[in-house]
Amino acid sequence: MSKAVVETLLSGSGVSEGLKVVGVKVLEGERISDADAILLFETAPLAYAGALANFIREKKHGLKTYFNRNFHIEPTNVCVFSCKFCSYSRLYAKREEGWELSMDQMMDLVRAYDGKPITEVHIVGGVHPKMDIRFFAELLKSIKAHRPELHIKGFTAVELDYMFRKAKLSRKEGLELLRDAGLGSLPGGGAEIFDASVREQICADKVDADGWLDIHATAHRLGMHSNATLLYGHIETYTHRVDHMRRLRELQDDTGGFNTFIPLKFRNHDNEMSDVKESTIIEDMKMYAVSRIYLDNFPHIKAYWPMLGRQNAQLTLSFGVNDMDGTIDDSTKIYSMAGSEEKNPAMSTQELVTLIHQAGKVAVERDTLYNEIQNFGDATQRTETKAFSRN
Ligand code: V47
Ligand code: SF4
Repeated sequence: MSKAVVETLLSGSGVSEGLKVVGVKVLEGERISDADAILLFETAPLAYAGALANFIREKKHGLKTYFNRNFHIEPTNVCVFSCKFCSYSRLYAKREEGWELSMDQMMDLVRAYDGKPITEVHIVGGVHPKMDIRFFAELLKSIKAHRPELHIKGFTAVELDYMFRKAKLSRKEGLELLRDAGLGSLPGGGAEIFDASVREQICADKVDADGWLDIHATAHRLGMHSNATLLYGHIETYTHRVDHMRRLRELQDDTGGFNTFIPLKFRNHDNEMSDVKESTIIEDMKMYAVSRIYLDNFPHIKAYWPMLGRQNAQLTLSFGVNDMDGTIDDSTKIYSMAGSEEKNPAMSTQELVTLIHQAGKVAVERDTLYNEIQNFGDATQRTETKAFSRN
């Protein structure tokens, strides 16, 4: 079906010769070059980029769209770093306005899910100087003692780099310590844009590209999987986006440890980059499509719906995306603070399944490592037929 769409587009006159060459590469399963990716970003009609991305998505996963049942713990929103795009960073000077959860408060959050079919906890937050590696190792051990089967995906490379340096541990030693305490995998945050000149302007003081990549490579070599992100739609160019994805593709060729690539749309509310306009929906869909086409060695492309909004996230499922993250039963605050439509990002499993069905896809619950837990079929098999109309 999607191959026929691509072939029709290739035989038409609305697509340039250069774009047709890229299309043939995609149909033949050949890797596209950096120049091809830039050509797609700069000149491809959205329908063309979408058809190519969808072709790859269906080749890899058919109509399956994955989601998981997870909740977030954000230990603190106080952060020693000063990323200009982040609504957390200003809180370091005004700590009284921020929150710092104690061990007991975090364990209460974990206990609140007792008896519920959650498979993952995602721990991520600001970088607080007093929350060190011993504190987090104790948290991991307590969670595992309470609920051994829960997968803990935790700590961006930014948080880890700070923790390890403070504890005077090598990256390998630090990761081994956390893994032995119960850490299962790393989320993809902190990558932003790898290019040094952009980093200098938007997040000058945190771990650089080489450090981020080295932490993920070290985790992969210790047998842990991780995700990767790219923060787009601010001051970066298409060349910066492709440079970022090239470094990820190269590392993935080497280690194979990445599960998912997650493009993160820059939101401009209440941060030091509020004067930068947000990207259009056309640009958002193109970002998802080109990443699906370029990152041929990444198994999954994820749309993080709390940031995009649920309807836009639903649309990405026709632009290469095959993963919708989780039900996120409690709230994560970093995006609502940054201006996402999702003020209280919680979605029940039924709502998420309906959203996927409405896009014509098959909903599959997965665990963090993409083992299938339950197949909810497509719209013809759904139990609830009422159209989902929130947001
Ligand atoms: O690195 C901060 C981003 C990231 C803003 O791995 C912003 O499964 C947009 O990486 N506009 C952290 N983005 C969150 C993250 C993540 C989220 C969900 C799932 C996974 C995963 C990872 O949030 C930061 C930064 O890039 N961020 N502020 C903002 N104003
Ligand atoms: Fe801190 Fe992360 Fe926000 Fe940067 S993006 S200020 S490291 S919480």
